[in-house]
Amino acid sequence: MSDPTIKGIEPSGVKYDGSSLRVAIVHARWNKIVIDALLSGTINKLKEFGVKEHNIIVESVPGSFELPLACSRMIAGSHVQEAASMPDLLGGLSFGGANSPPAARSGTPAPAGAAPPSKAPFDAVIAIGVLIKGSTMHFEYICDSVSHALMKLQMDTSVPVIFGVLTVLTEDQALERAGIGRGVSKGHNHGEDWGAAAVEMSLHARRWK
Ligand code: DLZ
Repeated sequence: MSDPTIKGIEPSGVKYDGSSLRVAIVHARWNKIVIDALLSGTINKLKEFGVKEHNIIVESVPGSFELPLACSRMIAGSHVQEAASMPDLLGGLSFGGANSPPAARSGTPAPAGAAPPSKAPFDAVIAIGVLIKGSTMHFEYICDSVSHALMKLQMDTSVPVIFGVLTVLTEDQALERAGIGRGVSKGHNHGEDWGAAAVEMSLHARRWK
């Protein structure tokens, strides 16, 4: 008998063209192995939909609690100023894991002769974090505040904010949701869904203006 599960997203059937979109990704650095896989999945899917590499801007923050403020500043456009004023400090950051596809790290100095950083607003921001429940109430407070803050941000700005925050009870659950599970089935990389959601919602948001 086939797998009886009904969970998961149904593809819309529409072929979305992301080639004109500019997308920011902000990721936390807690639980890095899982974050790297999710980041790769997200970027690969954005590119699959035609989003150009130089229009995918990646920023990192320490933990998930920092995601809402960082996303808010990305929407406000402050990363452009930061990139211009702190190239040496931020240029030292490495991108993702060994398997991560290249994308523009905000603050990475542009090669000589390259066009200056775009000031165009972002069509969407993807917030990526991995919260794994511990033995205190920390998890509950961060999950609650971050999810509410990200929702408020998109409602206040009308810019789609994609909720790429895993809130899981165990490490195995996190690994499976990043497509790197330890079992026979590796699970599914939810980053791919977040990349697809960013493209779809960006195009919807343009139409619904
Ligand atoms: C402190 C903390 C803990 C216990 N767990 C996580 C986690 O599982 N995932 C995550 O992204 N961040 C965690 N943090 C860090 C907080 O999000 C935050 O960075 C710090 O409390 C500093 O504000």
